[in-house]
Amino acid sequence: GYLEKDAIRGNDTFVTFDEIMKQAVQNEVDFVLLGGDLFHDNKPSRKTMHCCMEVMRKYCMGDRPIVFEILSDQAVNFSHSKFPWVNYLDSNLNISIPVFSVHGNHDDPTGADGLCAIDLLSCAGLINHFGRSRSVEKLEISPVLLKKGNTRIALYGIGSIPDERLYRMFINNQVTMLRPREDEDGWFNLFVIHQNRSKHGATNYIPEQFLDDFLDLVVWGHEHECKIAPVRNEQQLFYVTQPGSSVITSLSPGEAVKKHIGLLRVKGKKMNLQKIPLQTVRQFFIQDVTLSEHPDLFSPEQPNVMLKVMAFCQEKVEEMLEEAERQRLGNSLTPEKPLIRLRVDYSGGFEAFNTMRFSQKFVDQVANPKEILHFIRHREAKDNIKGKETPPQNENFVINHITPCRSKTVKALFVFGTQFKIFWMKTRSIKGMKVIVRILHLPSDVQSRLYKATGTLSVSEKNE
Ligand SMILES: [Mn+2]
Repeated sequence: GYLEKDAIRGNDTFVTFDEIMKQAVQNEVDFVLLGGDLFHDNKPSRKTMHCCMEVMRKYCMGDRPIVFEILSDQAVNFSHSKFPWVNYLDSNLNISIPVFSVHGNHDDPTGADGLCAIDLLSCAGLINHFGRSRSVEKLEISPVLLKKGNTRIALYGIGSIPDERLYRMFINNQVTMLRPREDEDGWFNLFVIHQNRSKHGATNYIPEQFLDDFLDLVVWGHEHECKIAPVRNEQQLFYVTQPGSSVITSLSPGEAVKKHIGLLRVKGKKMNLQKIPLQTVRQFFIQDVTLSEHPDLFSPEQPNVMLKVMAFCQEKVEEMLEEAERQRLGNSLTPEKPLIRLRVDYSGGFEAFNTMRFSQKFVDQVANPKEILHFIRHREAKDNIKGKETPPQNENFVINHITPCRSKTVKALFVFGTQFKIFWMKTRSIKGMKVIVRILHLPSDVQSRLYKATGTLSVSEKNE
């Protein structure tokens, strides 16, 4: 429902949602997995809710048999629901494609009843809302256990939580992912999370290293840039796929990356993720220009500099429009008018001009005529501002709460001064009070260096 009232872009989200669900049918998927933020607004409009239900009813209901089983206790997986079982096993519903989703930060639970927009879809039998927790201090995640043939998937999820709070829960060791009792290592462990992945501040993101290393694939929601090809986290040895949003909501470079959905095939512990490009997503082109880099064309002192700059900008926009048209050729599903953004760095004595008249020229050709141009001043070298984190040295810190993870990796909480930090370490040796660790996660560039550390060690559980 993003920009649903916009005359040009108003239907974009609905059209693309339709395309995605149509792909699910055409590819005969077993189920659809959403990473949260199905809705843009916490209280979606009647039109948005109606469009969404229409698409889901059209594609997700029918006689096609569902061939996977659920082995976990559904009353636990869907305990917050009035109908705590998966929709396709409801005898009053005829589901052909079950949809599983966690909630995002846009459509998170609110109000005294703690309901969110996808709970309405859940109550209507169209969606299976999982990854919901009651406590704000502690998370215990019970996976939905799925089985088809010899392949078994343990599906974990955490619906969106404020990043700082979840960060703190991880630091305090309050996030537990429960493992299946039988044949723990025989499962493909799939985890859906909806949090900041890129670092916005010290604690308002979730480092991948916080996540358990028994996972096989992490589906990272929330982030809009499509980085869907699974990337291996070399420390945790799992893969991360970031599908990105299906609609462009900000005119920033990350959104200009071609949008895809993923068709995930899992067999035993093996997986393959096929990228499927979305055809209906509006094109978006963004370009940066720095006026001071073109002394041959204009300089701030010239009497008619503004006209020259305008003509220059116009030329750049026209270039992007031509490129958009070239790429759109032969694809009838792609909307005609692209999104265009030109970021103009006007530092060095230039003046910004009124964009109204400029926009008029493109009013029939672009989807965002009012916001084509964005004037910016030379960006400061931000790197110098950030302070560097100091790695723990040989003194005055305490390691406690060591928990064994896998083989020689341990998770430890360092306390030095009043600072709390959690680090993942490869243990070289734990002998008495001496610990030699290789620190695997540090926020700055000191990563992966070997530190010798001596301190007071209190081991809550013995490693190895
Ligand atoms: Mn989000």
